[in-house]
This record gives sequence, structure tokens and C-alpha cells, in this order.
Amino acid sequence: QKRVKGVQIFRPFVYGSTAKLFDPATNPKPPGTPEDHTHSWTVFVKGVDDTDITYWCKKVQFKLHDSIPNPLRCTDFPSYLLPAKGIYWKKQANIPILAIEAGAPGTPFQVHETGWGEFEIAIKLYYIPESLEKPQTLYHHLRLHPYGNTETEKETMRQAPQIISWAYEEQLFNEPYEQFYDLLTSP
Ligand code: SLL
Repeated sequence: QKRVKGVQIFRPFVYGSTAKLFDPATNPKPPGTPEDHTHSWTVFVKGVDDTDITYWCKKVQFKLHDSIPNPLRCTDFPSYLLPAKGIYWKKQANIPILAIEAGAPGTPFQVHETGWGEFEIAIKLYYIPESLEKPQTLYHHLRLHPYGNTETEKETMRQAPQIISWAYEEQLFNEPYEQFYDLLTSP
């Protein structure tokens, strides 16, 4: 296996969270949700404009706060292979560890949850086997409450229907192996 010398490939993606306060009118609590949970939220990794990223990213693991049941959530197969849109639970050692939404290519790797507090989420990206790249971890602070540098920014967010905290990132593959380079650059 040879690396392609002097070549850097960048692939853009978006990661982050979207959170919504429970509200009887706009975001009712699903039955069985614990009393102290105040928000529903989603943490995700996806392509820019919902483009497919599974040609380089094979799976994503989300490490949630230890106070949450089964805090290690893994989306370990491309969601577009699933037959229909919906939430799927994968049983591993009889514990449902995977909640992903199936759909067309470009569907995010994501986890939906409910809770009451903000915390840091470790997001581990696994690359396709051909890449011979080690997984990489990035960190996202789950935002449930309005945030911002100024009172105006916070006030704007207070008016918004949900708290959005998204980041644009570019995955760098430095001198990729030839086989991976071909996969990254084939149309
Ligand atoms: C805080 N340091 O005190 C943080 C911890 C933990 C949030 C926040 C539990 C949800 C569940 C939940 O929301 N934990 O019980 O499933 O703010």
C-alpha cells in the first residue's frame, strides 16, 4: 500500500446539536419520558447540504453523559441500507445501543435523546477500511439553553423555536493511500 505523496484531500461535513424545550403545544413530551427531562435533542454528523459522506466515513460513535442509559451510541452501518425511514434500535448484548434514522444517502449519523442538562459529547469518526486511517474524536458541547456573546444574541435565540449549535468542519486526509485516494476522488 502506497501513499499518494504531496496530496491533501479535504472533505467538508457538519456536526452539532439541535435542542427543543418540551412544550405541550409545540413539542409535547413523549409518553414515558422522565419527569425531570426538559428538552429533546439530536446530535449529528452529516454532509454539507445533506450530501452523502459514507464514502469516507463508515461509522460514528457518540459518547453521551454517564447519567444517560447506554451512553455509548454507535451508528455502525450506513443508514441508507435500511429499508425505510424510521428509528431503528440495534440489539447488541440485548441492549438497544443504536438509534438511527434510516433514509436516503445523506441521512445524518445521529442520536435523538431527551434530558435536562448540557454536557460535552465525544464524537468519534471511523473511516472506511480502505482508508487505513485511525478513528478520530471531536468534541461538541450540547447546548440546550440560549447562548451567545452578547445579550442581543441571547435574546435572538430566546425567540427561536430551537437551540442550534452546529459547526462546519473539514476532514483532512493527508497523503491518503492510493486505494483510498481513488475512492475519495471517484465521482
Ligand atoms: C450538568 N454537568 O450538571 C452537567 C451534567 C447531565 C445531563 C448534565 C440525563 C438524562 C437522562 C441528563 O440530561 N443528563 O436521565 O437520561 O448540567
